[in-house]
Amino acid sequence: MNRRDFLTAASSAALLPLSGATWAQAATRPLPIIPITDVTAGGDRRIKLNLQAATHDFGTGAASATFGINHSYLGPVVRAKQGQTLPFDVTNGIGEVTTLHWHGLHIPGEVDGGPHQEIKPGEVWSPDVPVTQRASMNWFHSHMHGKTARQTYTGLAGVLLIEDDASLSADLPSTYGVDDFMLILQDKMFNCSSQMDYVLTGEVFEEGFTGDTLVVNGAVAPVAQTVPQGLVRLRILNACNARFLTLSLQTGPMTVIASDGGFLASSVQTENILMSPGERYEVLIDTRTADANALMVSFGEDEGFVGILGSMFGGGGNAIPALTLNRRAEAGFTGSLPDRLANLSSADSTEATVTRSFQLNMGGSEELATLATLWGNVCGDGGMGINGRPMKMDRIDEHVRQGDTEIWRIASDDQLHPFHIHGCSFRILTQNGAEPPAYAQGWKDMVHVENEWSEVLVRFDHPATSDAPYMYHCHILEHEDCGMMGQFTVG
Ligand SMILES: [Cu+2]
Repeated sequence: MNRRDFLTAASSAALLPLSGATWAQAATRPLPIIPITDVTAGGDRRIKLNLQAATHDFGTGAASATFGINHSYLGPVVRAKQGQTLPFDVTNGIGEVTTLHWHGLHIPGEVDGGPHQEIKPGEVWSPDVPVTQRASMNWFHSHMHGKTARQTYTGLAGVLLIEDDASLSADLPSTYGVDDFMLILQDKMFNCSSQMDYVLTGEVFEEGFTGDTLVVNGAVAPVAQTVPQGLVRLRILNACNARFLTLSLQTGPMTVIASDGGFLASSVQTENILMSPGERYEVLIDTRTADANALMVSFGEDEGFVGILGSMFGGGGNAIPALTLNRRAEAGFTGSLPDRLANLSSADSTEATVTRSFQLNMGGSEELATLATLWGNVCGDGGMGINGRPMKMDRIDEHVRQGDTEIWRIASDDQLHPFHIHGCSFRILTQNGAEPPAYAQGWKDMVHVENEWSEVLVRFDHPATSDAPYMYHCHILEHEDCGMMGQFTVG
């Protein structure tokens, strides 16, 4: 029996999840289809997002204390169209102060939902959010400084899908819940009562919080979905606090059609995708070539799963099925895999007039740790910062001129970090000193940063004042809370 056959057998024999807990499932559960709030038809009704405290069963048989947005866990998929202004009413019913940030949106700082736009318990935040950018899969999550990691982990996250004329007329699968699916991937820790757990220690701050159980749309993996014959589209968000995920298919290569900020120039075939927290990719799977296929996920580049499968395969980088696709007889989207997708010229670094450099700093310095805590960051023993300074709410670190094209260079003292910039999409020039993989050469708002320089080409088209600045930060949420974040204005 080869590894893949074993994994298939293992999933159908319900050996997963892998942490040896007591909630082993009798059968693979269905993929939860996240409800859509579709506002593409327009109208002037306000879009209500109710942040609430709730309980949710991830499939462990126990109710976990969660946050949800209109739901018991996570939020709806809000589907809108380029050119609309979205009138949100965000009601804070979670009993503690929070914010809601629109990750990936090109919008002014004053409606960005960053750490300065606090929503107190019981209050309603009503931003009118103008959607000017191209079709893209974005998301929203808590950005309450010092609480972002816990609040997002507990469930304050959802998807904001933007369509445009090109995406609506594209020859691609687009029947939601039939051949077009939204997948929110997260890792969770469950305690001995089978309830979701979040415990911070100094070590957790350093690595970021990681769980041992993969969850898809709020259900313990693997989940399964029956799909028609033809192309199936998966829109995938890595909403883990700290885990990089490696995605692959059980059978055949993946066809990637879009990244964080929209369609790639042409589709890209790849054996796997290394996906950081905060990143989004869209992939196509042709179900005509196999009776069943599965989206496989492994945790990070060098970490394996624990438990039965881990010990079976030596524990290193073992993929498990996240979503099994079972093909049914009837035909669905019968078109072929696309080639060209968007008019996207190659990134031209000669357009840049300004270059800025950012060094991500981890621990090791008592001064950094003292400052981090003094300046209101929530940290373990070590401090974190950027260019030697932890985040400070009343300090603006950079001033950018609106409309300028810039090169931002980012490097890290040691470990791999996912770097995010608000208010823009950018193109990656180099990632860790090398050309980025083909699937990461389109519009992005996340870049991987390790020991070599990563460089992005970026232009900011919307204003952000010192009262409502944009953020740039590590998207390992515990690092962000600990001060690996800075603020900038655009004007
Ligand atoms: Cu980091």
